[in-house]
Parts: sequence; C-alpha cells; structure tokens
Amino acid sequence: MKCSVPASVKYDHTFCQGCAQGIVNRLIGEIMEELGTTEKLIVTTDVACGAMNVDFWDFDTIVGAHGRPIPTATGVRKVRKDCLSLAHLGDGAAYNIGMAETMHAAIRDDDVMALVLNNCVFAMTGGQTSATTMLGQRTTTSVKGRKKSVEGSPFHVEKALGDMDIAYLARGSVDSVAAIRKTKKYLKKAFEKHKNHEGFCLVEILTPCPTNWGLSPVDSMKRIREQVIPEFPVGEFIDRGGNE
Ligand SMILES: Cc1ncc(C[n+]2csc(CCOP(=O)(O)OP(=O)(O)O)c2C)c(N)n1
Ligand code: SF4
Ligand SMILES: [Mg+2]
Repeated sequence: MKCSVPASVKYDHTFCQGCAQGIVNRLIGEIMEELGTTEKLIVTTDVACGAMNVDFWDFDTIVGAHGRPIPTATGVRKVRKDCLSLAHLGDGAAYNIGMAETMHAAIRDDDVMALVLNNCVFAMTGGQTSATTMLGQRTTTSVKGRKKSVEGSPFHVEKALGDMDIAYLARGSVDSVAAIRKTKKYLKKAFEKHKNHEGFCLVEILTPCPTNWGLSPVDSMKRIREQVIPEFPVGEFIDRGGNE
C-alpha cells in the first residue's frame, strides 16, 4: 500500500524507534498543506531532540538557543508578519530553562505559536528530571523516582497559564489514532489563530520517549494512556474569540 506522506515531510530521520517526533511532523505537514501555508512556515526549534528535524524538514528552520525558541520565533514574526512562526520545543526547554521566556511571551500575549513536545524528561541529554517528570518517575537524576520533597511537583501549563489573556492553550496526545486526530484539531486551530495574528498560542503534546523511559514503543504509548494523561489531562483550556 502506498503511504501518502505530505510533500513537505521527507522520509529519512534519526529518531529512536517509537519516538513520536515523526507523528508530530506529519501533523504539521498535513496542516500546512491544508492551510496552504507550507511555503510560509518558519520553524524555530530547540537544541534538544527536536533539533534533529533540521536534517530532514523542508521548512525554513532556525535552531534557537536551548529554551529560547519562543522569543526567537516572536522576533521572526515581528519582521516576517506574512509568515507563520512556530516555536518547536520540548518540556525541558519550555518549562525549565525557558520557563521565564514562556511566561513572558504569555504575559505579553506575543504573536507567536508554541508547540511543546512533553515527554516528561530531558531526553536529548540522557533522561534527566524535567519540570514535567511525574512523581515516582525514575530518571537519571531521580534514580529512586521523583519525590515532591526533593524535586517538587510536576508543572502543569494549564494551571500556570490558565487565567492568562492568551489566544489558545491546549494539550493533546499521540497514544492512539483517535488521540492523534484530536491533537491535529487542536494544532490546526492554533495555526489558524496564529495565521490571523490572534496572539499567543501554545499546544502541548504528550509524547513518548521509549529510550529514556526504558520501555518498548508499545508500552510507552500504554504508559501515556494509563499514567501520563491522568496527570496531564488532554483538552482545550483557552480558546479566545477572534481578533477584537
Ligand atoms: C544553555 C544550555 N543549557 C543546557 C543545555 C543542554 N541541553 C540540551 S538539550 C537539553 C534537554 C532538553 O530537554 P527537552 O527540552 O525536554 O527536549 P527533549 O530532548 O526531551 O525533546 C539540555 C539540558 C544546552 N544545550 N544549553
Ligand atoms: S531520546 Fe526520546 S525523544 Fe529523543 S529521539 Fe529518542 S525517543 Fe525521541
Ligand atoms: Mg523532553
């Protein structure tokens, strides 16, 4: 059977087996083709696992400093208002080292779109504890499991940004076909709002990291379903009306 991959996404990649970067790429590619904006997209990615995308993305791409794709993408949008400017980053970048940048972009309601792949670890550097590592989750820096008394509680973006005056905030997952379809709806809505200059949009996607979770690809998806989603609920949290 012939697989129809959008022309904007090439086949070759260097991700581990079971990594969901490819699924997310496909969604971005499909949405760009549906919106007719493939030639208008500029992606600022982080130096983490997502940076491997630059070898095979056909989009115009910048690699920002770690944790700083959001302000970089905001700058891009300011000088290229005709283009879509996507910040593509992980949980560690968005909610650890780049936390200040994420918060201030939301406070200013910056005209930018952020896509956060939340795999609950610093994957690229060997699976250390991140802001979204779950209590009890074993990582290379919490070998007996994350403890509230030591590393604090997991960070929930919907609690931090939930009352802010921003255009869009949602969380999706990729653990099933139905979940991927729903995530695509969130992403597409965010891209549409971004296209219309409606303000700050952030979509978080719960993604697996079989390598650092020490699980098979199938068991990683099961973990998302059974453990990660109960901690990080999926859905839309902010969906502000159009440009006023
Ligand atoms: C200023 C700076 N601090 C730290 C690093 C090391 N570093 C690179 S990627 C990364 C972790 C990224 O984790 P995350 O953002 O969750 O992305 P993932 O690899 O999980 O997709 C770290 C700590 C760096 N490159 N630059
Ligand atoms: S380490 Fe994890 S996030 Fe990085 S490519 Fe491998 S599976 Fe994907
Ligand atoms: Mg991560």
